[in-house]
Amino acid sequence: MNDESQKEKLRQHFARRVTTQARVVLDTWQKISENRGQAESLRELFAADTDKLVRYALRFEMNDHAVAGKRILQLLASWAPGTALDDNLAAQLQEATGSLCQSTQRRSDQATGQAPQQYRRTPVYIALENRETANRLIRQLEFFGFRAAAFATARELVEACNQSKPETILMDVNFGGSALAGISTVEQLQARHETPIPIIFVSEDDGTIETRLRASRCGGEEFFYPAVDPGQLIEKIETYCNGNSSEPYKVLVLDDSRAQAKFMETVLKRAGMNAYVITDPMQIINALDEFSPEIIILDMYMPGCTGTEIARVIRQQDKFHSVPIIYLSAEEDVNKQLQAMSLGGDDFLTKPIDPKHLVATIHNRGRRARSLLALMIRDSLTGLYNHTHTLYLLEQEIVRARQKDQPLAFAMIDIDEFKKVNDTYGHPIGDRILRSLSMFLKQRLRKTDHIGRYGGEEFAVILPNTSARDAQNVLDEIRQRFSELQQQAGEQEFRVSFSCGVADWQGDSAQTLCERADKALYRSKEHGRNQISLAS
Ligand code: GH3
Ligand code: MG
Repeated sequence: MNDESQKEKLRQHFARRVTTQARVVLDTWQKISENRGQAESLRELFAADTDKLVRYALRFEMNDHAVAGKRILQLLASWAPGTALDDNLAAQLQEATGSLCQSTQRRSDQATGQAPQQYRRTPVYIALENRETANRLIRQLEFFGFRAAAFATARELVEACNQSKPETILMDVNFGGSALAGISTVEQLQARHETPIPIIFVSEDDGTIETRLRASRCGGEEFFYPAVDPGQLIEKIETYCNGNSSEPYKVLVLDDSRAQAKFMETVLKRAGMNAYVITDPMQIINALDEFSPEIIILDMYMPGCTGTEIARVIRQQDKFHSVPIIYLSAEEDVNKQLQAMSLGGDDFLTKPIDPKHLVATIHNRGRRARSLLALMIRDSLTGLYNHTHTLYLLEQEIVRARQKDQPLAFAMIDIDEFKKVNDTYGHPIGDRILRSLSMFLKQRLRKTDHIGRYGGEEFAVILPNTSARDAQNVLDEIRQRFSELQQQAGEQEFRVSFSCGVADWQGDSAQTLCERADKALYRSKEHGRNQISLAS
């Protein structure tokens, strides 16, 4: 990577930090404006959040955010402690947070190269008949770092989807009032998109088999009856926001016809996939090493060799033993297709290729391949990396840190007095807490950080290119926010905290790095829990 792109990457990294803090400020404001009666209790937090935003924005030279933040601070100065928030000041704050919202949006749109949008970036859309449930859900989702928006009518929802495609929609089957109106709306919506939006349907009754089939055919991934509690819904939403849909599929295409290869590349890229195209079969080994594809598309007939021969070579490598292979050919002879499949192919597409069919096939194959892989390397309760894979990743990151001469931080997290939670509220609630912490970590750490479930109620986080100090700051904020989260068990509410130990890599092995983090964690426990310690 050259100097300029390094700098740009760094700039984007810091820009994200500012926009994340801006969202924290906006969240707090939303809470204040939704509950004016208790606004005073949030006054100080709001000021502290905003102050931090201004400091970040100044440091990372994001002028719009700094100006908007300073304006909020200026207004807050006139809100005396212990007094209610008056209408006039509330209106002014609304305006000031509005411009912060706009700066935040402009930044993120620039960063992703999208056209300016009317709506805030909102990956989760909610279309529920019950507005109160919808609003409560939004607040909870925002706490976990999701962006969510609710809609009152089908028209508004459709319009919003045209503006920006959501990652998932939570949809009442009867949304819009009449029976199954919600399903009809989804059917219309999906027709406009190349790849379907995953839908989570909720229903007041258990639905006939016809209803469920119809819901499933238009992209319904889940059918919830009876309407479940927010905790469960958020978990589902999380699956569709962070799971298959977020990372584009890596597709390797081998076709000796340049025109055909180019066509495939265009189709795949338009569907949001990461395509790597080669026209020379002799390049295949190189391409596998360099690109590590998740799916491979092979032309059946090429000069010098056939697709099935190439497939055999690919299958000889352990690493690519289960990567789906899809053949392309003008072949319409079913016998030959069958033979190709028996030689290690998974699917057969005949030319001319229908782009929709191609994209759908890749999605199906890709999703299955990913879920099989996930079974091997992920923990089934939380979806985080399991113990073995976490250690493997740590070893890899150590190699990388050494090569690039970069810092590396490793953290161990352990939930405080978790046994008591289990004993008081039951094991299923304990499991819910484990999932909620794992979501919390996923939403609040960078994509490049690795999070693992190390053991029962122990988690590990690998933070590449991060000093232990920075890791400590980030995790301490997560610790604090998590400990403020209201956990629910039926009617009862309670809080849970965790302790953490952070170590920086000092050229040592994965094992000693773990031990040092573990010792630091132990110190946090010893000193009263709900805190973070740095390894000496
Ligand atoms: P400390 O603050 O010292 O860490 O206290 P603790 O109670 O969290 O620690 P302890 O090691 O005594 O208890 C850990 C508990 O975690 C006991 C075990 O039943 C529970 N646990 C481990 N894995 C799971 C799980 O998958 N689900 C649930 N619900 N509980 C689990
Ligand atoms: Mg514990």
